Amino acid sequence: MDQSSLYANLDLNEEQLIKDGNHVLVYYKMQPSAQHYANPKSLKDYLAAAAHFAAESSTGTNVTISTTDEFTKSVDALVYDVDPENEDMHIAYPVELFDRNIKDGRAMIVSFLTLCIGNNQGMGDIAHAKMHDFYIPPNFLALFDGPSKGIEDMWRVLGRPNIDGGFIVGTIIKPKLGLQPKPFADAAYDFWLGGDFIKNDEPQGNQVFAPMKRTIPLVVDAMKRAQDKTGQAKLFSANITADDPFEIIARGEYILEEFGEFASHVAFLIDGYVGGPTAITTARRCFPNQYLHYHRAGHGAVTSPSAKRGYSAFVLAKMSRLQGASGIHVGTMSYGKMEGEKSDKNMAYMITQDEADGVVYHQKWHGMKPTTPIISGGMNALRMVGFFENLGHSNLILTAGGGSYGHIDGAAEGAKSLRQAEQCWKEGADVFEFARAHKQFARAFVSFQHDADEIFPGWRDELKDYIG
Ligand code: CAP
Ligand code: MG
Repeated sequence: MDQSSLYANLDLNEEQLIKDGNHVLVYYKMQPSAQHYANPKSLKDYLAAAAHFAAESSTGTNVTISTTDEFTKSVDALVYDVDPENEDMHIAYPVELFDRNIKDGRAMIVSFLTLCIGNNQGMGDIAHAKMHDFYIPPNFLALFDGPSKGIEDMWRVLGRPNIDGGFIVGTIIKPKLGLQPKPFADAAYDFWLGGDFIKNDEPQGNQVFAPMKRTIPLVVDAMKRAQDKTGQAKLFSANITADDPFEIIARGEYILEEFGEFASHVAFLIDGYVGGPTAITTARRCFPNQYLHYHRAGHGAVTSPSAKRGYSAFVLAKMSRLQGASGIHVGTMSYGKMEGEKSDKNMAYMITQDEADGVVYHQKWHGMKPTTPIISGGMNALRMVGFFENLGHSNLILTAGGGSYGHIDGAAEGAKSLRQAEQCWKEGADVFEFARAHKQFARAFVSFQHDADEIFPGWRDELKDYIG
């Protein structure tokens, strides 16, 4: 049944829709199913598929129903622009469609997902559809929590300026799993002698071989000893992810109690993709004084460029700022081990600036706190130089596991090599000249020889007297 007369209006003007501020606008790549539409690239068939998509994403179904009335028509989602050749589809969703809390009337990402990327992901007449950008109008934006803490709160603990406080050198306790409490805490202490920030790896929590209530006290002791030894504050991002919100709360309360006077040195890690919006918002609302670290493990199932359904990593990052993530992993923009492109830097700009251009929409954040880009995934000192050149700044958190614990001289030296990589970029120094004057950075060439050969060919001759 062609519902384009009901759920499409190509006369709608995007500029006017933005000016009026009554709609969430969403841009998808959508391909109609060739089994259902004789000519999916024709405007008629493409619009019919898009209209059905909009119906199922708002007020309709696959047939007309007797209960539709004038008001229900007023909250129909409307297709307002299509380009069948490029499979571009733009839909305007009336803000009234989205669910609100009964507690405080505020908005929720779960409703945005249920409608805009819900049943429409499994429709028989749609081959696939993927969200690549969305626009939130000011009146609706104001209903999202947004971040309560940001990188400036980390810089404050580290004793740095709260503007341009710079590069936070971090790691992830590796191996990913298997360390028992004492070796875990020893690994933390070793890194903290050179680095600033340690996170649990995304699956680390309360495993039977490392009960949280035995591990955390040892981590607190390691932090205190490392702070005393270095004279510098240290940070720990503790994973409190769980299915049960009450477990999340119990973990957070326990950890803060154990860290006591150093509770401000603790961030809370939530695996936000697998944990879902409830896990993120539980942490955001129950622990507003803690930096909320959004790990996105699993996101690749929908965000990977190879995935034609779901939504992009850019959309995930933008949603996380609305939800109140203080920081989110944004990938390594092609410099690390995970999928990514140099152009992914647009994610970092979208979540940190007060307004930025998205894939298709310019978004103003009207003062909503920024979300820190967290860089992770196969990074080491050698890869970081090019990374900074591409991004153009270093106001971010790096968590390099292999890049620290894989350094030939140990984690503290690995941390120092990462900090030196940022210095090398900042000074615009010749890499080999810089390496000759900075031992830990030079030893990163020996530690990561495959990368050194690929990124800095000739390093063996250039540094032969400096890498012993
Ligand atoms: C990195 C990491 C990160 C992923 C996350 C890992 O370890 O801890 O979780 O990189 O990817 O488990 O692989 P290494 P992303 O530093 O040792 O590679 O940040 O893209 O979500
Ligand atoms: Mg990890």
